[in-house]
Amino acid sequence: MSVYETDSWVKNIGKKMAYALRHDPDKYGITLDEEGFTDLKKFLKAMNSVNGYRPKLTIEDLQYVADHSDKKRFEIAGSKIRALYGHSIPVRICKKQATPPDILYHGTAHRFLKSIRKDGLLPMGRQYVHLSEDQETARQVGLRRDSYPAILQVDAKKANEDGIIFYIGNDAVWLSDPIPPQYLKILV
Ligand code: HQG
Repeated sequence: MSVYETDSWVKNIGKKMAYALRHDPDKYGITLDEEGFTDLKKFLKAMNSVNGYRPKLTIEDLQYVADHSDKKRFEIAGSKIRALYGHSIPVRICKKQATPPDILYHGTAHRFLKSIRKDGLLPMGRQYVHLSEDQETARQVGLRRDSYPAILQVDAKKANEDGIIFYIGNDAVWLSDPIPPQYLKILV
């Protein structure tokens, strides 16, 4: 472990990695395959050249960030790396479909509720709707936008039975297609 591997170092590098792998691979001169993977060595080179890190980042640094971020955002598999969720690029990343738990949660801001009541949960800037397995995680997600977040309970079982598709993000994050309002209950 290098002296650079502090919490704030992990956070800062993780932000750049997420930006490149979720939102703007073009800026980094990398291409994502249909599952969001890109070549790890090319990604490392791009991270160093675009962000000018000194000393230069190493593969081990990227692995360290992937392993020590507060959430499991990245996956390194052999010679490839990807972001597991959160993408906003125009070409939709293919995620694995799965049967969700009966209930999922979504944390958001109260100011969005009027629109969510009308239109349901939409992916907005991202490719999928993001859902949490427990209320506390949903609260943390909602806290990014509201100091007293709204928590929505999603009847994932019924939605899935009715044909709405759910996908695996990581162990804690579920992804889905839009969720119409009849499957949502506002808890707080
Ligand atoms: C809201 C973070 C109005 C939605 C988190 C949310 C997550 C609507 C916002 C991941 C709406 C989109 C994703 C509608 C949904 N009208 N607003 N009909 N439908 N919204 O950031 O779920 O730290 O794109 O409620 O932890 O907040 O980056 O989605 O407030 O897992 O790894 O539109 O990002 O992970 O916001 O967060 P976002 P999200 P990381």
